[in-house]
Amino acid sequence: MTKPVLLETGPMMDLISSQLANDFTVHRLPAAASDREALLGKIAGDVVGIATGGHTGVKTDAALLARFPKLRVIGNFGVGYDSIDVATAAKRGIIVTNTPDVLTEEVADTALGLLLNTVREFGPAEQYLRAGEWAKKGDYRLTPGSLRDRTLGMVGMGRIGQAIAKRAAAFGMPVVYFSRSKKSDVAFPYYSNLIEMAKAVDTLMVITPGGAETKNMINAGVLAALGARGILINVARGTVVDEPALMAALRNKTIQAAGLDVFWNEPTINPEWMSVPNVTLFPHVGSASVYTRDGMGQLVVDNLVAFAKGEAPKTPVAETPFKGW
Ligand code: 8YV
Repeated sequence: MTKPVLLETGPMMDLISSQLANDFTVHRLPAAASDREALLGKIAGDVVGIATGGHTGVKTDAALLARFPKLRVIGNFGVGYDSIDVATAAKRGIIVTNTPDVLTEEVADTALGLLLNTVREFGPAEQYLRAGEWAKKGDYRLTPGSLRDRTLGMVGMGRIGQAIAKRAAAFGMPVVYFSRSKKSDVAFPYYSNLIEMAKAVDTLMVITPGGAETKNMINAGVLAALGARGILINVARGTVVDEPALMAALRNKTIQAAGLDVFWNEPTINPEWMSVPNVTLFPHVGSASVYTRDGMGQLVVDNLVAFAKGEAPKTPVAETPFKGW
């Protein structure tokens, strides 16, 4: 029997490709546009599965989806699936899967690490030591920031948001949150208005899904409301923050500092970031440990192989609930 045809939209972990090859005929979309067209011309009509996400840089948008009349399942490497047109997938009965839960604790760890690095300047402090300045010039400066006198406003309170909030509370920080609706199982105080919450706190932690609904949600108005002691941390998607507004707020000291793990146009981020002093920059490492990425990769495989075996996928996204293949 011939195996069903699956397309990887870019380089995938070995763990993923090698296992998928047991149940699918796997093709990988080449980087060069002309090579892509040549491959798609040959296989697009037969593709039933797509493995995507990670940093392949390919958007599984309406135009790409239109190329695959027999497509049934998309396995996304990552919990966020803002690069996939789920509305079109849902209309066509294509199941989209993602990788929730397996990365929750790792991303929450990273969020606290980024917050601490930003507030206590551990990056610059280490650079100071490595540059030999400690013996020459004396102690690194006392940091203007501390977690000891801060209140954390969570922007988003999903699974990862709750894991971050739990950690921040264990660090002794009062925590409040803003999200689309109040969560019945979350005890932290709720704000239905982001500006009101920004006024009430001095530290914002952004962990809300990307996409059209949250684009530029953290804008000049929110940053002004956060105020001069304000610290903004973003571990969600670059698009949630109005980057020019944030750069201006950092340069003008409208807020004190920011910590970013995500950016517009990753990995080719705006080079202006390199000259903004009061910002900590991470290259999207939220889930980036071998342990956690292996867990994510295995879940991508399990979801796609479920289609090949006629079984239920483990983690379909809410917009494309599984009702049978
Ligand atoms: C990864 C992520 O960086 O899960 C997500 O949505 O943003 C991160 O875990 C990405 O998915 C894979 O590179």
